[in-house]
Amino acid sequence: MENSVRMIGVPVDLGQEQRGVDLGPGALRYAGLAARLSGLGYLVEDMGNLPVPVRDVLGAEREQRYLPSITAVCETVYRAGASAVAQGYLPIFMGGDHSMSVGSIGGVTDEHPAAVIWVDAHADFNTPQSTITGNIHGMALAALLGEGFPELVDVGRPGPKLHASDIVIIGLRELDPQERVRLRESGIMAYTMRDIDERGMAAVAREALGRLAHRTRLHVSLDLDGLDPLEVPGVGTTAPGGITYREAQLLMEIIADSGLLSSMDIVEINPILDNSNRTAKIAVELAASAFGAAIL
Ligand code: Z70
Ligand code: MN
Ligand code: MN
Ligand code: MN
Repeated sequence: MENSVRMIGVPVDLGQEQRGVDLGPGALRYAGLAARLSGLGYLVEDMGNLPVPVRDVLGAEREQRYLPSITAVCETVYRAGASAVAQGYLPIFMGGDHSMSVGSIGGVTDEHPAAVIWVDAHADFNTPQSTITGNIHGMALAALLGEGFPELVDVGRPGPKLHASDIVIIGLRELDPQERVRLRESGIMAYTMRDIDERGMAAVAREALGRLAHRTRLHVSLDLDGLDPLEVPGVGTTAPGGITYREAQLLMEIIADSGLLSSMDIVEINPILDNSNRTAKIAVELAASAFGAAIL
């Protein structure tokens, strides 16, 4: 693919309740993301952070779960993603919580379709009807398929941005009851922790790419809570029994081998909860592997 990477910071924390995910872009910068990718031979441009309203001044939106502001942020992310792709860059969206992926995945599919590997403990497949928490980060994938708040479904361009067959989820282990029914009925392929335990990450990763082979572009949406919280303490919503660092590395290396990686999200890092920026450092190593850093 292209040889130029554009880092796009999206310090949004409005899609969930914990404070601190808005600090993710800084944590990734301090962990050396730009230098790591330059070292691989990419031309790296950091466009800084997109404007995101601060929760503390949005009291009036609280009972709407910040839907107006999240929509506005996603519109901005969409345009940044669409421009980056149109200009020949590989965009890396640095979250922020997972609600921003409504904009990033919408934007990178503005002109050309893409497949998505959604690495997450969760499916983020709730609607306003099925949600228990009301948190919009738990609705992002549903919105991309055209379900839930119309404002989110229509970000950037009207209607769904992905087909169920364009998506695989890897690392799944926590679903809300109605979300589970919805996911099963959607036809989205999800590899749970049981699949990874039984079959191993190599088999899962290769089968996942095989299912996405009808697309020539691949977006990886990496929610760090897909990894085991013992390895990445700096995430807001921890679910035990996750992907190990080694399994995640292997997944990223197999993705790199496909030659299809065209864009990436790195979301849900919460530096306030972290231990010496460990989670962002791990995310940088995973991004480097996805972008082709091989050991030998
Ligand atoms: C739950 C909800 C979620 C991310 C947690 C959790 C959703 N299903 N998503 N962390 N990234 O609130 O809807
Ligand atoms: Mn998520
Ligand atoms: Mn267009
Ligand atoms: Mn998650």
